[in-house]
Amino acid sequence: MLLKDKTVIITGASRGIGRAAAFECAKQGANIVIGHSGRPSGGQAAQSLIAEIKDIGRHAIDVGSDAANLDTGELLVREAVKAFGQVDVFVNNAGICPFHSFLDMPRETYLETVNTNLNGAYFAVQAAANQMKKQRQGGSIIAVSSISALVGGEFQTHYTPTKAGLLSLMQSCAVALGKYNIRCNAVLPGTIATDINKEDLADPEKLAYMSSRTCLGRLGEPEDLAGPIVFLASDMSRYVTGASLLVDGGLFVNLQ
Ligand code: NAD
Ligand code: RM4
Repeated sequence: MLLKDKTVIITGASRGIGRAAAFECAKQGANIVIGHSGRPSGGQAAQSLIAEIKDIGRHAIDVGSDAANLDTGELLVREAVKAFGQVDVFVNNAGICPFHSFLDMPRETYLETVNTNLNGAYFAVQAAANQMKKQRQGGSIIAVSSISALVGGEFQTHYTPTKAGLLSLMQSCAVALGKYNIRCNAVLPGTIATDINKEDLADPEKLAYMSSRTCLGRLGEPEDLAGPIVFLASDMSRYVTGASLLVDGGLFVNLQ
């Protein structure tokens, strides 16, 4: 019970990494605010997660709202406080990666990616931090950045800067918020099999290549991120702030 009675907000929690993290946080005793896109499919998926969380004796609510909307963070915080009285942990996880070549990148694709992954996140982190400051009990903010914050991708020129931006945001926020005992850290997943890369990894050659690049010989699963996120959320990491944790099966270090 590493997160007993804590309130955890996770954006993009209806599927993939966010969902796995939400369920593990609930298993560790937390009540969960599930952020999702607000589209019907997100709402339906959130309902099934709420049911799973109820089955293990915890509580969850869902809030449907576009992560690219600069007001979404305030909405999530407001709903969390209404339902559970406080916010202890904020996990900024929602993100998109519409793979596209650089030379003909449509402006709309670029802007949608930056708005969803970084611009909305900035103000969501701000909203969570203001609530935590008001509570005077500290808190933990975690950004789901990426190995792509550190290395490039031919079809990810719009995406990798957002992930580097999130990593940098956590570093600066660690400096800005340390005086309130609000810790800010980033997890950097490698390649995790989820909907975000389903199409990209549908090519069996690319799938085999990406798996073989890891030291552990396999792609990640969403559940592989759950433990690291719980660790950073909990008091087990009480002296960890401004850090980034690669969760990539050894992909980054594997040059030859
Ligand atoms: P996913 O597609 O399964 O999940 C993405 C989540 O973000 C979904 O719940 C989706 O509804 C939500 N989302 C997308 N657009 C949104 C919007 N406009 N408003 C609200 N929610 C929105 O993929 P995932 O792999 O679980 O991705 C989660 C995070 O992990 C992303 O930020 C992604 O960049 C990051 N990440 C993933 C990988 C990987 O290999 N899968 C690697 C590194 C980082
Ligand atoms: C990650 C990393 C993965 C890719 C996903 C979409 O940050 O680049 O390889 O599959 O994004």
